[in-house]
Amino acid sequence: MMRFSAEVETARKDGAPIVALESTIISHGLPRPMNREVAIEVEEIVRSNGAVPATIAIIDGVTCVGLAETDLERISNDREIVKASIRDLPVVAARGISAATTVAATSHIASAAGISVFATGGLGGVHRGARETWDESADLSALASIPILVVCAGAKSILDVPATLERLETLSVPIIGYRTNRFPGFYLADSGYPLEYRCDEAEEIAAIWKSRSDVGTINSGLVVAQPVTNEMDRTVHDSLLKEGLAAAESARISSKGVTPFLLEYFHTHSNGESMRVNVDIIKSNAALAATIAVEISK
Ligand code: PSU
Ligand code: MN
Repeated sequence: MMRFSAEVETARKDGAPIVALESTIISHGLPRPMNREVAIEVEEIVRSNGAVPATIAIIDGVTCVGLAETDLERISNDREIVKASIRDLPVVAARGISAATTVAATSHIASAAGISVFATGGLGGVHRGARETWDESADLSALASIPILVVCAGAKSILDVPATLERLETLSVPIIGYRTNRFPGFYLADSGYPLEYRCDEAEEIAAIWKSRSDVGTINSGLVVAQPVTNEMDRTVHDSLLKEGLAAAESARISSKGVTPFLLEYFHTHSNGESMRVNVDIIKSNAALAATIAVEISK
C-alpha cells in the first residue's frame, strides 16, 4: 500500500528521473521552523536539476512517496512523529501512525517504488563505543541488500568513521568519492580516511551503477560521497563532538535517540554553524543526485 504524489505518479509512468528524499532529517535532524523551509527548497533543487523529488514518509500508516503540503507540514511540526527505520515499518503501518523514515527505511521504500537514486545528508554507521554498545545503524545493512544509489556527505562525524568504512567493505557496498579521493566527514570535508574510487562526472557514476547488472551485483546499494564545500570550523567541531558525546553518555541516550541527540547538541551549541553546513550538504547532495538520476535515465 503506497500513495504517490501526482508528480511522482506521472514520472513513474513516463520513466522520468526521480530522486528519493528522506524525512528523518526533517523531523529529527533539523530544528523547526527551518526544517520545513529546507525540505521545500531541497525538493525545488531536485526539480531544477531535471528530476522529480519523492520525499518519503509514513502518514497515518500509509507509505507516502512524494508528500503533499499538509503531509510535509506534519513531518516538520508534529512532535509525535516517530523516527522509523526498516524494523519499525510493520508496527507503524498496522497502528496507522505517522513516521519519518531513516536512510534505511527510505531506501527500502524507494526501491519498492522503483526509485534507484536517493539524496541524504550523512549516512548512519558504527557509533563510537560500539565495541560495548553494539550501536551500528541499520543504514549499513540496508545498503548491503537494497539496490539504491545514495548520495551523501560521507558518514556523520559523530560516528566511528574507520569502523563504518570497514563495515561497508565487509557488506560489499561500493563507495565513490565525487571529485575527491577522501571519505568526506559530514560536517568536515575530509574524515581523514582515503577512498579507493573517485569519479569527477555524474556520467561515470551512472555507468558504474549500470554495470552492476553486468557483474551481477544488482541487489546491493552504492554510496556516492560528496564533500561539503565550506566545512565547519574544525576546532569548534572537535570540541562540540567531545562535549556532545559526554552529554549523551551522562543523559544515558541509547538506540535510535543517539543520532538526533548529537545532531541537536551540535545545532544548539555551534552558533548556527552545524545547521548551515547540514543544509549546504543536503542541498548539494540533492542537486548531484538529480544529475545522476538524469544520467541513469538516458
Ligand atoms: N543525515 C542528516 N541528518 C539526519 C540523518 C541523516 O543530515 O538526521 C538521519 C538519517 O535518517 C539516518 C539517521 O538514517 O540519521 C541515522 O540514524 P541511526 O544512527 O539511528 O541509524
Ligand atoms: Mn543506532
